[in-house]
This record gives sequence, structure tokens and C-alpha cells, in this order.
Amino acid sequence: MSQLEDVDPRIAQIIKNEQSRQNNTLELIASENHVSPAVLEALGSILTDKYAEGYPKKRCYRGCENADDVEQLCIDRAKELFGAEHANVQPHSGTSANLAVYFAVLKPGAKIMGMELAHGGHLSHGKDANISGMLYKVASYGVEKDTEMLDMDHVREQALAERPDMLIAGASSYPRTIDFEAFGKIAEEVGCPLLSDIAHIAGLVVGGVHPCPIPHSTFVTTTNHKTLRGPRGGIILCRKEYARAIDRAVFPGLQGGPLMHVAAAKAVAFHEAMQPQFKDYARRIVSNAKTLAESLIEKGWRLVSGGTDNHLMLLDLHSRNEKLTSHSAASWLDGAALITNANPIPFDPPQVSRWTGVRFGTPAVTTRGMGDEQMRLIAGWIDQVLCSNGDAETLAKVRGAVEQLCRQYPIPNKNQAASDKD
Ligand code: DSN
Repeated sequence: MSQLEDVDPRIAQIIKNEQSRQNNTLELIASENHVSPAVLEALGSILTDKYAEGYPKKRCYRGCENADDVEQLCIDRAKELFGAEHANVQPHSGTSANLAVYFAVLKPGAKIMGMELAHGGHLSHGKDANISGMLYKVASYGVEKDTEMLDMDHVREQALAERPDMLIAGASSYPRTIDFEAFGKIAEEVGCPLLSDIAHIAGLVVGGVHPCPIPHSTFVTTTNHKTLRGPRGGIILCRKEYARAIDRAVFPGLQGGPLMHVAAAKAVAFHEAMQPQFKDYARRIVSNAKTLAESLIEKGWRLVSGGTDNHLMLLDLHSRNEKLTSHSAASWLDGAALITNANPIPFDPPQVSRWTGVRFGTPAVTTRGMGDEQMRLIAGWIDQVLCSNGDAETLAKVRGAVEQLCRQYPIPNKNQAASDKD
């Protein structure tokens, strides 16, 4: 960063601080990961200079031959990686991707039906404060009170009663396998399109450890930066018949110029995800999550739905301490270099201050090469912190141990694919 240090030492220093924070903490936020240096190089490239409104070979700007090559390669890789008929790789985020899908086929006032936010859904699936909840009528389905899992017969009943114009499958904090086939059948019965938002599980899907939504869905959206381990941003996959509507909804419908440096970084991440070792990475994310979940349960904590099938789990703080709130817990864990996020668990009150869950995920610690033994250590530290009442000495002691583990498992800084093999 020698140039940056000369030109803008303050920003250079902040980036160094962030590097140090990442090196010395354990990233347990289920939606974060550490990208490879190759992805970072593409992201920091001169492709950022180029305007390329339009699509490959159909641009409004001249000088787009390299932008065309980058975007076409990214599209081809996305289609190959997911087995999709069409890919749009321009959305700036997962939310933008979802909005483009709505915009492509729905009129304002139409009804969408997704998973309730407090049960694991996402803002862009119809939350009232989000544009999706303002433009469309919203119906929601949720998990069952006793199992905290989706009951597909119940989802079907609700969908047939509500008759949405679009059914949405997918979640941000649901620790169980999503039955896309059942969602596809329900959408068919209702006579509406199915949008499967696989932002969280995309890496697990391409790694073969979660069922693939493509055969059952009209549209699939994802971010690239969670289990898929790419740059921030989104993509849309769909059947050929919707290609034109989707492309027009993204540009000129919702966005202007696409970000070609991001498209290049997405392409690199897709290439990495096509390598055989990515399957092993995906498998290890899930086995690490299972070990972390089992170890937390052994310590006496209750997990929502009793465990996990994927990369994340939700811990019910009240299972051991009825006074503990999400924010206190996440802040104590932060003090011990265990980075998480406050999260509601199903049936929590809506007020953020009354949430009672913490969400943990294993994509980033798995990228660092950690396995079962380290998951057990981490569970022990989480337990110590949550039982400490925020005691500064305990937090400092755990922080010291976490930092030592971080030194043993540095964030891979050479070839990510090679380090996955080790
Ligand atoms: N904000 C993301 C998450 O943390 O799950 C979802 O988009």
C-alpha cells in the first residue's frame, strides 16, 4: 500500500487497523468470509475506471472490449458453476438482485411471500421498512413453534390461502436445509414464480453439501461474499425465457454502470469455486458448524431447532441466562475477539433491545484452516464469555487465547485454493 500511504495516510492506517483486527479476531459472523488475494487483486484493478452501461457487445460506451471479455467470462462461469440457463452478474448487492427480480415480473401492489424476518428471512423479502415491503403486499411464512423448523405442509397451506404473486425461499439465519423442491411444487400449485435467495448457502450449494435450487426455481439470487467467498455483490440466475426481463430490470431499470472490477473479482471467485478443493472447503464449513453446535449444546446452551445442517447456528441466550440480551452477549464476545452479531431468535419481540439470540457461522474460520479441535476450543471460549457477566478479566483471558489461535491459523495470504488443500 505504499502509494496509498503517501497519498492518504489516514485511510492507509485505517486499512492497516482493519487488517490487524481481522488477523487477531475470529470471524464468526455467518455472512462473512476472507477472500483470496487473487479476488482482491481483481477487485483493486484498473477495471474500476471503465463505464460499461449495457451488456457485452451491447454497450452505450466505446472502449468496452475488455469489459465485455470480463463480464462474458463472469456470466459463463456463473452459468457453469450453478448450472443455470442465464446469469446477470451486475447487481451491486443481494438486495439489488432481489429487487431486480421483483421489478422484472411484478407490478407494485403485487403480493410477495417470504420467510418472516424474525424467523430467519431477509429485509428484502418484504420487511415493512424495506422498499420490498413498501412496493408490494407482503405475506410471510415462519417456522413452527415446537420445532423451530419450516413445516412444508404448513407453508403450502399458507401459500394456497394467500395466493402470492411470487413465492420466496431462502433465509439469512435459518440453520436447516431448505427444501427447494417442495417450494417449487408449492409455487407451481399456486401458479406463481419461485425466487430462491441462496445468499447464505451459495458456497454450500456449489460445493455439493446443500440441495441445489436451480431445477425448482424460476429465479435464483445470491450474494457472492458469504460461503461462496467472493467479493461483495450479487448475481441473478434464471431460465432463458426470463433473461431479457431480468437484464432490463437490472439495467436500465435499477442500475446505471456496472462495476467491472467487481465483475472480474466475481469471475475469479467462481473460478476458485469450480476447483475440486472448494468441495472440501464446503464440506468442512458444515462439519465445523456441526462440531461447534454440538460443543455448545454439551456446554448446556440451547440452539434454535436443536442444531444445524448448514454453516450457521442460533444460540438461545435465555437457555442459560434469562437476563442476557443479544447486544450484551455480542459485545462481550467482541471484547474477547470473537466476532458475531446480535440476532433475534424465532418468536423474540421485535425490539432490538429485547432480542435473545446470537448467530455463529463457520465460513471464515474454515477458510483459516480450522477444524474440529479448534471448534471445541471456540465453543469453550464462547461459554466462558457468556457465563462471565462481562467480567473484564475473563474477556481479556479469552482474548489472549483467541489471539494465540489466530497466530496459529493466519488468514491465508498466498494461494487460497492451495491453502484449502493443506
Ligand atoms: N446481512 C446479511 C447477513 O448478515 O445475513 C444478509 O444479507
